[in-house]
Amino acid sequence: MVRNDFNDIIEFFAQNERPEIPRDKDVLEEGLINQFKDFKYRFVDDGSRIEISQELNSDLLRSLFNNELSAIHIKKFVSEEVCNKLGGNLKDNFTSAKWEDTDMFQGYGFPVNRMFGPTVDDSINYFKQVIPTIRKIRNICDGVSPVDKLRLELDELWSNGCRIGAINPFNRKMFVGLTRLMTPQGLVGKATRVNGLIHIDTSLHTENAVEGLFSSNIYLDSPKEGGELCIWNVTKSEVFSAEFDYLNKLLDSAFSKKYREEIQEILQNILPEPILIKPEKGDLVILNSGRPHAVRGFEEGVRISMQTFISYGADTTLQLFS
Ligand SMILES: O=C(O)CCC(=O)C(=O)O
Ligand SMILES: [Fe+2]
Repeated sequence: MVRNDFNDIIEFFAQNERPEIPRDKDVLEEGLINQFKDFKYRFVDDGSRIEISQELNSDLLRSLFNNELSAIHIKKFVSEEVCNKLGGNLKDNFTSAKWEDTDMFQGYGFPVNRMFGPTVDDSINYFKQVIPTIRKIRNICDGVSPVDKLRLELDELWSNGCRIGAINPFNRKMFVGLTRLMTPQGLVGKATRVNGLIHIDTSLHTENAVEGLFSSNIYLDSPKEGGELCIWNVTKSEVFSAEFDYLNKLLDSAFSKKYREEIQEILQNILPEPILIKPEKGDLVILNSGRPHAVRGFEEGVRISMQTFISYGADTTLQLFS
């Protein structure tokens, strides 16, 4: 049932303090940059692979979730017709609004970090748009939308099933199918304009992980050249290591307002060679979002992707959210 009042959210925000960004973040980041002078270590590739397939199947999902694969790439998951309908609609309604300090122009839907505020209205507006946006996307497609298809296939392939998640203090259904657009003009930074912004979307991938956060992207449009998704195959051991501690701190500051270029350059230097995925229109890629990854820049064309997280845990239903 869709509740129309938001008293649970209002109450939650009144009772819980929003975490503040530490005031000395600049000093901490300067320290990280200085530390690089003495850092001789280079991380090694852990040997995991990506697999390309013409269809999604349960073996691929199992290998991805148990960390044998760092990503799966399904060719032509969505028809050209649906890509053109949705991508065309987005281009026709292009507003130049971007998410701060990112490469991405806003398309359909609000990202999950909006759910956490900072203001109570951000959170309410996140939940208000959930059902209307999911249905708007479906209507534009005139049938099953790309993220609907993903949910159906995951549910029919995975024995514990798949559903739209409600992983939040309010037990409210979350959004799926965050659609965003990249253009050459919207790329940020200097070196990052070419190499992309290395980041993780959850904690760093650790050996023997029995749960994880995966990110799915369905590409509605893709530039002819560039726009590759790079994945760095590093696995943190369960025991503390100073090197991984350093990597973690750098990744925490991956989108630093003041030192983004410096921190990204260090990351490029200490990580092994990345694996490259070149997605084409209609393709689906699911990656382990605890592995450092970045989207490379491009000089012509647009890149439109529909992103949804997949939360995986042993013996539980897969939960989707954006
Ligand atoms: O657009 C892509 O290929 C990947 C974007 C990304 O960072 C993610 O899905 O977590
Ligand atoms: Fe990501």
